Amino acid sequence: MNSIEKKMIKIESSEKAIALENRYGAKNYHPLPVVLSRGEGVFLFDVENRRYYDFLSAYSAVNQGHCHPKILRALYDQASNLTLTSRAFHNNVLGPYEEFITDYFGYDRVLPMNTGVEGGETAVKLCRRWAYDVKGIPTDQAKIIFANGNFWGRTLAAISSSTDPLSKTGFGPYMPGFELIPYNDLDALESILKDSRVAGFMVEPIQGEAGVIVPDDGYLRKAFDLCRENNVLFIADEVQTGIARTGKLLACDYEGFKPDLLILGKALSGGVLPVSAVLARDEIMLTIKPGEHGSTYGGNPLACAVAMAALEVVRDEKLVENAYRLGNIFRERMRQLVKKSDFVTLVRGKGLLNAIVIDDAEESDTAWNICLKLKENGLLAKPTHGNIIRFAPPLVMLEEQLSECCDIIENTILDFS
Ligand code: IF1
Repeated sequence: MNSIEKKMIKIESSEKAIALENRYGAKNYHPLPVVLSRGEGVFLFDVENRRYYDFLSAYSAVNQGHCHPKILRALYDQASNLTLTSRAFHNNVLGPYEEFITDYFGYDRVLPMNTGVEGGETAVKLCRRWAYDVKGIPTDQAKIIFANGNFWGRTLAAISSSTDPLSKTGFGPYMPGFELIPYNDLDALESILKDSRVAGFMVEPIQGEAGVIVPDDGYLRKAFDLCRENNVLFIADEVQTGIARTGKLLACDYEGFKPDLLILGKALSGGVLPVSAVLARDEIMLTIKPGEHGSTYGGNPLACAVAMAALEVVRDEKLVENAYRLGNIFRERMRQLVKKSDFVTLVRGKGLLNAIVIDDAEESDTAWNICLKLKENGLLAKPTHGNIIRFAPPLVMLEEQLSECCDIIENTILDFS
């Protein structure tokens, strides 16, 4: 047994593990009281070896299911050869990966990063640079538009565009050059685009953190057209919605357009490592020159090998089709629940990114308490705000499993008082 295994064997109970986190960790999270030690496909297991259906998928990072054998094989094989060189040197996996991912999503070029928020930062930098070098906006005048309720991470730039006081307050001063408009509001977009200093509009096709907010059909397409008419870049944050989650490869595919800048993260590695990417056409991507942007780990061979395997799994196992089909079944079951329960007022979402809304105040703890009961009944989900529960299982789920999960959700909610 190695020294790390010895440390973990001490964690014989959930209480002990939680106590250690409480004593030694920063208190920047408030997790559900469950201590997980193993994952397999759609299941998670806690230290007491209780089995749960995972209905969060690590916020959609584990679309391919936990510990997918093909992704792990790529991880082991690559890890035993070469893990990191930095970009000071070439490596023999980066080129094949760049060819693979640009072909997979239909873009000229890719800029590899690690976390989702770094993908967002990269897209914002590319957009600003394009604004100065190509569009001709005067130096330091470029504006990027975001929608109220957006979430793209925790860096100072990301929280600067935030409208959520919890993420934002007390961390100022904030990044200039960002402006907000209401989500799903084309008039607001049209009017702000009249300003010739606007360089980009960055938006989630479905707002995740805001509570799985689905815009009206046609909104994204029209927003894209408005951006094009005004020579403004449409930046799609598909970190959460991308890679089959919503029942299309990209959520923007529902409206048949290709964003100028596409940000991917999370499921790009199937939950194995932080891997993110920004994709764009030459005109945008080639504005950034050597030395002007990067990261130590971005494009590392281990990440490249894992990402190729993770994207192959999505294709080979037809996860787009499965997410689309199971999503329809799930929402239909939840619509029946809405009729039976005077507690659940609404289900919304696309593919396997869904949420139900509980008839209670946004500041209430009802959603949290329901999630505790769901946990007792063998299903892990997380509230977003006090009255919304997000449901996002791995996309490798089978129909019979989904049906069992719908029973658990239905029984838990009908029993809840
Ligand atoms: C946390 C929520 C999800 C994202 C979109 C970029 C990023 C995220 C659309 C940044 C990250 C996370 C991060 C996680 C909680 C979470 C989240 F609860 F806030 F709402 F997924 F829905 N764009 N989302 O959703 O990616 O840098 O984290 O890799 O605790 O902050 P990252």
